[in-house]
Amino acid sequence: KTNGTTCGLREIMIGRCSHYQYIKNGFVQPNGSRAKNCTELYEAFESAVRYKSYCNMNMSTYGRYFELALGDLHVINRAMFWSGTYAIAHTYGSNGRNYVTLEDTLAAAMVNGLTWCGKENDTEGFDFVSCPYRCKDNQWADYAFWGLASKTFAQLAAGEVYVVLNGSQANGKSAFRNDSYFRSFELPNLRQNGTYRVTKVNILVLHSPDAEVVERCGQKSLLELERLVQNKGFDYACEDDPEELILIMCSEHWHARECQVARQVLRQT
Ligand code: NGD
Repeated sequence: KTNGTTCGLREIMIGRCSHYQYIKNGFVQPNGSRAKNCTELYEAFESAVRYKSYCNMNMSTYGRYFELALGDLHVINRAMFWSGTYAIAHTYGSNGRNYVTLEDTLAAAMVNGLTWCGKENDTEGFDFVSCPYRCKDNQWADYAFWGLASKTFAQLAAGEVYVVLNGSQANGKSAFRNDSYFRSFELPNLRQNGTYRVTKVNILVLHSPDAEVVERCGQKSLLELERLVQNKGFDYACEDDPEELILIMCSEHWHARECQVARQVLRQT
């Protein structure tokens, strides 16, 4: 179990939606698309979950919400996926100015980081005490929201896409995990044909300063990823520790041994 539904869910979602549309600049909805009715969007979300029990959800539960929120979006260029690298991928992506992540889209921005679950036979219709983390009898319940979000986002990506992976995962986890959302819902849904197909998958592998290097490009799970990408007909590139990412990482691990070089170079001017 996790925390219960975030207090103020409705106000937060409607507020984030207005902020997204009228203030935020970064990745914006396509030219010519009209501003959305934030209350209507919230209500589409709410009607999928309120008074419902968690384990009855599946990957179509939030269908109408995604349709309303993203239905007028036909293509996303410079899409960025991440797995085990949330913070650095988002710093680098820079709110969609550099790269566009799922969380830069309206549908995900409205609920990113929040918790929610419905409760049957309850006046509020939400469980504010605790939400299930897993549904034992129906794994699709766990993927109802973020599974569909990931799938929908991947289907919109076009041209070259970028994936930030963690080559220093602890506890035997791999960079390209068997059970990651990236592997289960994003990679399989990249478009292989048509004008807006994906042409190339660029993998960026990060190694945390002062942590063990578990995998590099061309090794273990990354080798498997390379085969999968090529079998789907996409070009493949993989780079270990690209410089611009090392600099972002070192700004937070300034004293790590691996960041000495960056320190010296930056002080030489
Ligand atoms: O079993 C789980 C679970 N496993 C991971 N996570 C889980 N949450 C549960 N409730 N139950 C959470 O998923 C974890 O805390 C992370 O916040 C998030 C992603 O896990 P990670 O880092 O291992 O990477 P994944 O490949 O599984 O998923 C990231 C990709 C990325 O390209 C996004 O476009 O999938 C999309 N995404 C998936 C899930 C959640 C985004 C989010 C999000 N913004 O919260």
